Amino acid sequence: SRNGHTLTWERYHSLEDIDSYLEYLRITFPNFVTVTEIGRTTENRPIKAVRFHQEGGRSDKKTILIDASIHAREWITPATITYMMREIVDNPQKYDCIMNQFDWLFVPVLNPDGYVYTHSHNRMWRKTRSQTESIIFRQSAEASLIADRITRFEDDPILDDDILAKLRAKVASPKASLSCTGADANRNFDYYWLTGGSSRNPCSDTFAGSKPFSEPESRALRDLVLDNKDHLAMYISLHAYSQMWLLPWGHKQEKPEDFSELYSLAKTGSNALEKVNGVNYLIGSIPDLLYVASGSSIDWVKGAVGVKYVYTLELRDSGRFGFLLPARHIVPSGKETWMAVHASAMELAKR
Ligand code: ING
Ligand code: ZN
Repeated sequence: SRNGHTLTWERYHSLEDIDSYLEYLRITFPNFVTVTEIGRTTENRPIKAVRFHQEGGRSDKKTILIDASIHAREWITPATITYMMREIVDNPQKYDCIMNQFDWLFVPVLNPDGYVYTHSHNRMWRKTRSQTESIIFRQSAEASLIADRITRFEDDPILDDDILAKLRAKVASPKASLSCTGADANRNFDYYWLTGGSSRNPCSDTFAGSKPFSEPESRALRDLVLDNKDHLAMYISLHAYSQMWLLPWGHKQEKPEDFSELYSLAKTGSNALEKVNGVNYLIGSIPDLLYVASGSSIDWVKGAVGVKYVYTLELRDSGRFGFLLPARHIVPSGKETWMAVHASAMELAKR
């Protein structure tokens, strides 16, 4: 395009188009935007982080970290995060105050392998694209045992025909090894890993990985967080869908002792969000609003690293379209989410 990039906010875009926007930002705002590679995926794609920092700013400036697309099919999250980035560079005077208070660090596509796969093969793909041999099936010598497991796994809505076909082949020939693709990067962090709401089964959509930080994607976020450990003021992980502002913990019912402080900041954010388009977000802990889920990025960033303010935003919608949210929602989602994050950052600056 005229701007030297191919990204719009009128439809959902390929990884290539998103990358072209990062390259445009890097070239156009060399003194304000820095793009760095924070890791490489299983399929050898770079994972990129984009830092917005004022000219001549200190290198230990308080930083707000936001990531998107840890789950491949949640397409509204990269669309929303790139909208926020555009809003900042298009209105430098308007956001002078908040840029003065914080550096901003964005990871627009934490799981690029998965994101590409949702464009090329399976729109509903959630996980990374690593391979794990299934221990469950390797251990089962008896075909009848495996057959029994198939019957049980058939109730699992996550198992698609492909996996079931592999399992049936395994019954026919028990020596054949079975492997499944992908781990849930948001169950792969090393804090109460595999202690609930995640799976040991490599074929499951919430497979926790073969060990903590088995995935290059979770390692990339880990290393980025550790590099910024001493000045991280807030971490927000974008997901979809449900319209919720989720607070820790994920791995257990109990709430952290500073829950009320986290809650009031979330309330400031969700009030600002609602003002934009009238969309209402529920605020609460992960188990209270959804389910127990261990090994998530926000639990690790708070529990293991000690960052006080960590949140997951479940963006639009509340279930009518779900992951298949029409593209006309991109701009309104971008506007309201940015106003929410902006308001909570302004409040955080006062604390
Ligand atoms: N939801 C999140 C998930 O990973 C979540 C909810 C957030 C769980 C933070 C644990 C910690 O299941 C989606 N939509 O993926
Ligand atoms: Zn998600």
